[in-house]
Amino acid sequence: MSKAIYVLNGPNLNRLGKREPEIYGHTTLAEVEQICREAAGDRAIVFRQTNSEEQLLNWVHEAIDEASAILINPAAFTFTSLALLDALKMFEGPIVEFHISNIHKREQMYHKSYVSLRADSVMAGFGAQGYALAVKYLVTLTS
Ligand code: CA2
Repeated sequence: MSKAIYVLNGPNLNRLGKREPEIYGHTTLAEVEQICREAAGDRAIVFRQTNSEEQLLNWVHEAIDEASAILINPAAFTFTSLALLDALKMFEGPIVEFHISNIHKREQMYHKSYVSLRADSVMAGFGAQGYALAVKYLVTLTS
């Protein structure tokens, strides 16, 4: 049996659907989890969100043993965390870096992603429904 797909979400994404809907839409994080589970079908999904960098690193470490693929929306840690990049480099399976909004349409500080130095694929600007596309891609890739 294939291992789970880890869907990891970084800081502030617990507020999804409650602030700045013009950028991030109206979908809540609970609805994003449902979108991911439906897209995965029978495949196991581990879906998590944290505001803590340490916690996110620990989940990436857990994924090294437990996951076949990682879909990660690192939020602001995308642009700041060499520690997250180092942890992701230890993971041997496919990694999709995911952003709800198009980070390249934003201010310059949102243009340089450390995570992209390891990610196999990057998605940005597909909205919350984009999670379904990314999960389906990873299910196909790892089945
Ligand atoms: O578009 C994305 O998914 C982002 O990764 C979201 C991050 C942002 O720092 C990235 O540049 C792009 C987090 C945005 C702040 O969190 C919010 C969550 C809900 C509503 C408003 C803001």
